[in-house]
Amino acid sequence: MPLDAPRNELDLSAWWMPFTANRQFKDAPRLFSHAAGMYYRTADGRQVLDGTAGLWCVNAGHGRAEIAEAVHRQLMELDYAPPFQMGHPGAFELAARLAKLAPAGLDRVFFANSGSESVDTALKIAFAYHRARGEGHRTRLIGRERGYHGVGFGGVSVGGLVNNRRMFPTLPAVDHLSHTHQPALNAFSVGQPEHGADLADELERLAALHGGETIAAVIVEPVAGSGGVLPPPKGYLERLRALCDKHGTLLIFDEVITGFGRTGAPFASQRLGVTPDIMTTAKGVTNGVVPMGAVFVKRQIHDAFMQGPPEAIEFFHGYTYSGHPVACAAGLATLEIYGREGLLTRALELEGAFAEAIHALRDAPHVTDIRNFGLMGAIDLAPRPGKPGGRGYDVLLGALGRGALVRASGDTLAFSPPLIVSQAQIGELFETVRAVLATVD
Ligand code: PXG
Repeated sequence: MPLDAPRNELDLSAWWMPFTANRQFKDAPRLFSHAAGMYYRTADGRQVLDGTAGLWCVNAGHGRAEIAEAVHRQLMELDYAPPFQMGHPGAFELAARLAKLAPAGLDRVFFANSGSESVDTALKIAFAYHRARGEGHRTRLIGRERGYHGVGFGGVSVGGLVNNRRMFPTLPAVDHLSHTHQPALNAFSVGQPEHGADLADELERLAALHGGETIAAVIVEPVAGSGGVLPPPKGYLERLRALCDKHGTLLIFDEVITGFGRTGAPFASQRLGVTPDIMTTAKGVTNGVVPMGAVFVKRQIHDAFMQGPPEAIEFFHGYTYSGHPVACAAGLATLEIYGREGLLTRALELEGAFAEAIHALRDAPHVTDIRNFGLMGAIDLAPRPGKPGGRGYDVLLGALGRGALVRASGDTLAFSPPLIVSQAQIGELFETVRAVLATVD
């Protein structure tokens, strides 16, 4: 079948698509066939402005030749090397480069292949770390409502999105903080909301309930992404950090979305001035073009594993594709581009224009709240009575029809353009959304 096969020659039945209304999609498929820079091209030849960086991952834009060339070179030179008891230079080189970018002290890197694997790796490191220090009684995890930490059993257990949880058993001994969306107090906040730092004090309540000494780790996204772009209330993360310190609990930041420039610094932790003990990343580490996850760990946590006899394996965990040579080559080429083009701080320069453009939709039909941070934004729409999600889906379709890709999660629209976006394209994106909102009932 040629790459450009017309849609009616494609058999759509075999691929069971993830997080997709399969029957609805296959009745009216939406296929991208090409991408370059800020634009996708559909299978029927229309240009679509990428308002979501793929799925929050293509931070340097599409079709970067340097990454493609590095991947090709790597495949011809060393296509695969086992990461257990063997190695290859690329993984060490990438880890060293990442360690230099990382928040202070988080200079040890464990490779995985996705955000979900990074999260489960981080949770396992937390348990094993405490056990190595004789605190194996720390068996409890704390997540947060509306958190998204991928789809592994660990990530679903600490996650806070009911549709991802209700079908599956979850880990025992997991509790959740309240989410931080308080529209009655903070609607239409530009950047971090004023109210809600006190919500971090729930950790104190949970510590009193369960015993602080039983809590292994608290995991949160510094800016919640999939749950609807919820920037942390001013002072919230600082309080969470202080309470984790008080109770000897590790603080894990899930930076799978916020990592690699999304918030205007390499990591949101740096932008927000709060340093976690472990940080999970994926997506932007390779510009989304080869699957990879990277877990950053404080050196002292890593070093706690490096006790015992030197011939003993310190951590019984890892993946066939941990530090895959091709992913490492893509990662190194991606970091080169980020550095040369200043992309890891560019969101800070664009934040004002992005905020202005998204908040200009405040008076558009159905809009109940707007939030933004760096190059992340969300617009809440009032749901149709009895038909939640219908309005969001119609906006997604309407925007696509007008040449813009937005993300609809229920009735929340999310925006996260590649970090190469121009001010004019930001304007175009939100003008398109405004025009679509005017047509949606
Ligand atoms: N943590 C966070 C914070 C994420 O956003 C994951 C973990 C899992 O990553 P993988 O690579 O296993 O998918 C994510 C993923 C959306 C959306 O619509 C977001 C993600 C994935 C799919 C959809 O917001 N983020």
